[in-house]
Amino acid sequence: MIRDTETMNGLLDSVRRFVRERLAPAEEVVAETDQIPADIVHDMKQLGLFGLTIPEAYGGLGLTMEEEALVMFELCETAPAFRSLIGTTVGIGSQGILMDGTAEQKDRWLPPLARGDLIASFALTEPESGSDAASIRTRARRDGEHYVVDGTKRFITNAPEAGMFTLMARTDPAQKGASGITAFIVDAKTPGISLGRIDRKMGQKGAHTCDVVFDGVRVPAANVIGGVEGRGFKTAMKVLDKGRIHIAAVCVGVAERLLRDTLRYAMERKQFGQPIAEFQLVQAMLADSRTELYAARTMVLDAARRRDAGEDVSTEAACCKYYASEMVGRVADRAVQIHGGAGYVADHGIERYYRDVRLFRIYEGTSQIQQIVIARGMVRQAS
Ligand code: COS
Repeated sequence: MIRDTETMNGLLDSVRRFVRERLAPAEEVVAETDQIPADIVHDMKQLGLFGLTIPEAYGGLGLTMEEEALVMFELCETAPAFRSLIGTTVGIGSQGILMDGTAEQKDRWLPPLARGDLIASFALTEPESGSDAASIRTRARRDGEHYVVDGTKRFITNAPEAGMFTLMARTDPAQKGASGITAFIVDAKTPGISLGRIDRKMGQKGAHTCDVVFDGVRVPAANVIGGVEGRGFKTAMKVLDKGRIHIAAVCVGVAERLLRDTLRYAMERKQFGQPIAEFQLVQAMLADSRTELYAARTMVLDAARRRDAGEDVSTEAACCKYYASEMVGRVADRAVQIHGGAGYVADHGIERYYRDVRLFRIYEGTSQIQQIVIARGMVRQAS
């Protein structure tokens, strides 16, 4: 749903200009230094990017899912690390509070998140618990008006920058599965929290992940999201449903950029006396990428509109994440192929994108997990 076309077009224009004038020229610096320059972070705050999904009542822009997807299409026509910095705050790090938090929790935490003064991070994955999210071992033991948290979280995006974590921990050790899990808001400055070394990843330089170790961390009982134990797994799954549409939109944006650069290259690069874009075998690759990109864009917008209309889009969100993340992998692969040697060396940035997009098939649920979610949804609906 688009609430106001004129306002939306204004926002999309600003984001498009920001990407073209500020982000795209900084891609190489970010890749080389593994840091997003402070002045760019400042400008991202000014543009309101940290508050895209947080309701206006808390100082954000309160975008609908369709509006969010359209902004991601634009924002992601550049290195995905820029989106990653705001991604956990507008997405999986904050949405648990928004969906299931109490009024007090929303009042306290959402305004600084919307301003970008606080970065939110989502702490679910553990060394022994990845796809099997219900098997987490991080323990939160009640002690008076607090819980004492012990455990290790792994590959936590934006943990080095985070001011707060949406943490999933087991409050009921007798319940081995999903029902023993509770979601907490944890202030990142709480004593007992330490960070591991920043992971040396294949790509997405400038976006940081690391271990987060909780050692006797005392979290106020008032920080249980929604105030009720045992609901954390469902909160996490709902957050991930929305996050999967968001990531699919990110994949569309990145693929759009890759295809544009590739088309331009194919029209400029001459072999056998003519631009390679005139050769049918190159055209086939361009056409396959355009077709798949169009399909992914259409899927994302359809799922987003359905979610805005109040439908349960668990299955559709998984379809989008599955298809769009695989699609951008193929688009990146063809981009390297069409660029030939120029795609394999670092100068054109194509090999960087090729490495960057590999992550999309893994995080916020692997392609195989999306297949499981889709098939289970089909069986549930049929019975
Ligand atoms: N929304 C609301 N509730 C949901 C839900 C959703 N999308 N998905 C599951 N639930 C509920 C179920 O209804 C069930 O509730 P009841 O016990 O009341 O019936 C409960 O949660 C447990 O669900 P289920 O039995 O399906 O859980 P599984 O352990 O089988 O796990 C998968 C389901 C595999 C889908 C889940 O573990 C998953 O998504 N894993 C991937 C995790 C992931 O994306 N990690 C990335 C880290 S974040 S970057």
